[in-house]
Amino acid sequence: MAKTNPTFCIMKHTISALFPALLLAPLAALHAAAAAQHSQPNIVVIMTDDMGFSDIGCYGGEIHTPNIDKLADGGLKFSQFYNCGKCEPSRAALVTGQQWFSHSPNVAVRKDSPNFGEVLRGAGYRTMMVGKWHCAGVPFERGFDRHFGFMGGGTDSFLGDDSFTLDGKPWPVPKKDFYATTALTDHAVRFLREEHQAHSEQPFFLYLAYNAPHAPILAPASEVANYRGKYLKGWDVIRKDRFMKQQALGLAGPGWNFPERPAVIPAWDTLSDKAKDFEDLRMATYAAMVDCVDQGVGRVLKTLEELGVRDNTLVIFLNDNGASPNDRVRRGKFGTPGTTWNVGVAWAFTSTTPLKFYKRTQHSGGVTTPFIANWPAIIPSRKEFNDQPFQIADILPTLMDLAGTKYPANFGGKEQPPLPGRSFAPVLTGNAVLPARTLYFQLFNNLAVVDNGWRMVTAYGAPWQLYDLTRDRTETHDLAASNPEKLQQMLALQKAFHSRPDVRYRINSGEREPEYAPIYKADGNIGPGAKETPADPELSLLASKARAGGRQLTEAELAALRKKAVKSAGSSGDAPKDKGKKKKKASADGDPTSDK
Ligand SMILES: [Ca+2]
Repeated sequence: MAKTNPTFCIMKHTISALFPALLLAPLAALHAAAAAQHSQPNIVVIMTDDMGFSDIGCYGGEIHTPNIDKLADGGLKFSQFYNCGKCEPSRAALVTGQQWFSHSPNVAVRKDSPNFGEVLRGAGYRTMMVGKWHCAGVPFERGFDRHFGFMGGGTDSFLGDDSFTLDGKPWPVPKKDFYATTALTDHAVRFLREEHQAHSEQPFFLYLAYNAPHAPILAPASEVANYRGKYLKGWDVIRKDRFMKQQALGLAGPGWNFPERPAVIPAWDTLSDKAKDFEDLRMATYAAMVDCVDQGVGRVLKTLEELGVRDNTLVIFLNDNGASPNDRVRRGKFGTPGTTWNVGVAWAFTSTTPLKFYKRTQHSGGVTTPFIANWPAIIPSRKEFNDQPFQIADILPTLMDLAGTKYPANFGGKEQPPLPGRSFAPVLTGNAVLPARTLYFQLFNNLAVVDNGWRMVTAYGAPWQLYDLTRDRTETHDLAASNPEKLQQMLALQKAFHSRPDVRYRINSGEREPEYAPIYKADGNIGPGAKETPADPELSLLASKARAGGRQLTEAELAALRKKAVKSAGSSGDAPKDKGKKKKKASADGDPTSDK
C-alpha cells in the first residue's frame, strides 16, 4: 500500500513548513517531522444532513455505525465542533470558508468568491463532488472535475428529483431500485476508481454530501426491519441509554448535565400502543437512513484501501446542523415514496442528547456536530475527545494548510477578504492546543457568543441566556440573572462584533425571521384535525416573542408568555393544512428561511 501520492508536479510544499503554530506546541513538533514525510494528503469530506449529535455509535447512539465508529477509533474526534445550525450557512461556511453574517443572508448564493473545489484544484488536486450541493453555481462548472448529485436543499430518497446531474449532464433518476444514499455512494466509489486510474499522479479531494437523514424520512424496508421494535423501549429510555454511553465513552464528562424531557413531549409510557408502534416505525426508519450512510462510508473506506491510498487520505466526517424537530407537514403514508414525514420533535430531542434545542437555534443542540478526522499516516488513534472549540469555517483554512496552498487574493477580478476561520491542522498533525479565541454565531436573531468557557445565547432575540460551559456544558442553568458582570462582559463582545464592518447582518434588522415552534403530534393522524401541542414551552414562548415584532421583551411580558405557553401545553388544535400538494421544484435559491 502506497503511503503517499508518489509524485505530484504542481505543489512541492511539505506540511511542516506551513505550520508556524507548531513551533509553539512541543507535542505538535514531535509529529511535524512525520508530517513532513508526507506530500499533500488525499482529502475526503463526508457530511450528513440534519443528523443529531448522539445518533452515531461513537457519540452515544445505538444505531449500528461500525464504519464511522472505526474512523473515530482510529483518529481524532471532537466534542465541541460547531456548525451553523442550518443547511445553507453551514454549507456556505464549508464550501467557501465564509460566514454568512459577513455577507448576505443568502450566503449560499456566493458567486464572487472561490469554493473549496476551486482552491484545492488550484493546489494540484483532482476534485470530486457527490451529493447535495445547495450552494450557488454548478459544481461541475466551478471547482470540481467530477460531479454527481442534486442541487437543492433535499430530495426524496426513493424518487430523487429533476436536478440530478452527472458530470454536467442531466441524470434521469431510475424509476426502479433507486435509493439516494446508495446512488451517492455508488458514484463516489466510481469516481475514486476512475480518477485513481486516470490521474494517480495527483492527490484527490472528494466532497461527499449525503441527503440522509434529512426529511422525508425514507429507507428501504429491509433496512428498516433491522431496527423495527428496537425503539419500543421509548425515547425516555433511549435518551438515558445514550447519555450513559456518552459518559462511558468519555464524551459526557463533568459539567455535562442531563436535561429533563420538556413536559410537553409526552412520557413514552403515556402513549397508546398504536402511537408507540408508529413512533417505533419512524425512529426505526430514521435509524436505517443513518445506517445506510454508515454502509456507504464503509464502501468508500474499502475502496480507498483497495486503491492503496488509505494511509495518506484524510477522511473528515461531520453533520450540517442539529436534529430537526419540524413536524408540520405530513403527507401520504409514512415511509412510502413521495411522502413528507419528519422524525418528529420527540425523537429529535433524543437525537440531540444531551444538548439543548435543535436545528436553526444557536444553542448547543442546534450547532454542535460530531466531528471525526482520520488520517492513518499522520493522526494516531486517540481515545479521548478533543474539547477545543472549532467551527465549520475553520475547515477550508485547515485543508489549505494541508494542501500547501493559500487563499487567492483575487478571484474573478474581485479582491477577496481574508477567510475568517483558523486552521486546526496543527491539532490534526500534532494534537496542538491552539490559543483561545472568541466564537460568534448568528442565524437571523438566533445568536451566540462563546468565550473562555462561557456561552451567551439567544433564540429569536429574546433576553440573553448565559451558561458556564465548564460546569454546565449542556446549557441547563441560565446564569444571566445571577452573574450580571459576566453577562455584561459577553454583551460587550457581542456589541463589538456587530459593529465590525465585516459583519453585515445586524440584530433585528428586519430580515425575515424563521418562525420556529416545534410541535409534537400525539398520534399518526395526517393533516387537519391531527392533535398537536407545543413541544417545548421555552422555544414556543420565544417564537411568540418573535411574532410580537422581534424586539426584546420585558420580564413581565416574558412571564405572561411563559404562563400562556404552559397553559396551552397539552391542549389540541388543528394541524396546519397541507400546502405541499405540488412537488416543489428543487432549487438552489439559498433561502435560509426555508426548512431545508
Ligand atoms: Ca441540514
